[in-house]
Amino acid sequence: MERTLAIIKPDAVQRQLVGVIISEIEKNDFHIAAITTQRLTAAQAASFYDKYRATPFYDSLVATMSSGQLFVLLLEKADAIQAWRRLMGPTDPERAEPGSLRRRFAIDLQQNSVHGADSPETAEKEINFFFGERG
Ligand code: IDP
Ligand code: MG
Repeated sequence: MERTLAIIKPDAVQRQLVGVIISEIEKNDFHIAAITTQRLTAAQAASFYDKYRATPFYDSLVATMSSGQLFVLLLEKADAIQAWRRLMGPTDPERAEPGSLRRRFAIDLQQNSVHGADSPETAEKEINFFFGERG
């Protein structure tokens, strides 16, 4: 079993897509080991996306990620990190497969509805960020 960190972003929570996204997670045989809701402050969102500090989209990314409630999930499955990224689809929803979550639900490149850790190292770091000792 591998674990990963998934987030249902504010754009999806605001459009009441939490249920359908969690339903897809369950259909795809992930085990939801933990789930929490959180509203990030701008400073917390800035810290979470720190590696993008130099990019032109950093300020708006921080603003959108701190604009509303997040649903944060700790998912378990064999090959969970890649399996969740496949289910999400690529960052740009226009390049995503028809059945993927981002193709179905993303508003645009930035408000792309879901987040997933991209490596075992970031998964552990992000699980610690949101779940601390509970993760
Ligand atoms: P990922 O979420 O698919 O891992 P990353 O490259 O890690 O994609 O980027 C983190 C997030 O930053 C994306 O999910 C998206 O919300 C936002 N983002 C990435 N690239 C752009 C861009 O070129 N313009 C606006 N927002 C972007
Ligand atoms: Mg990423």
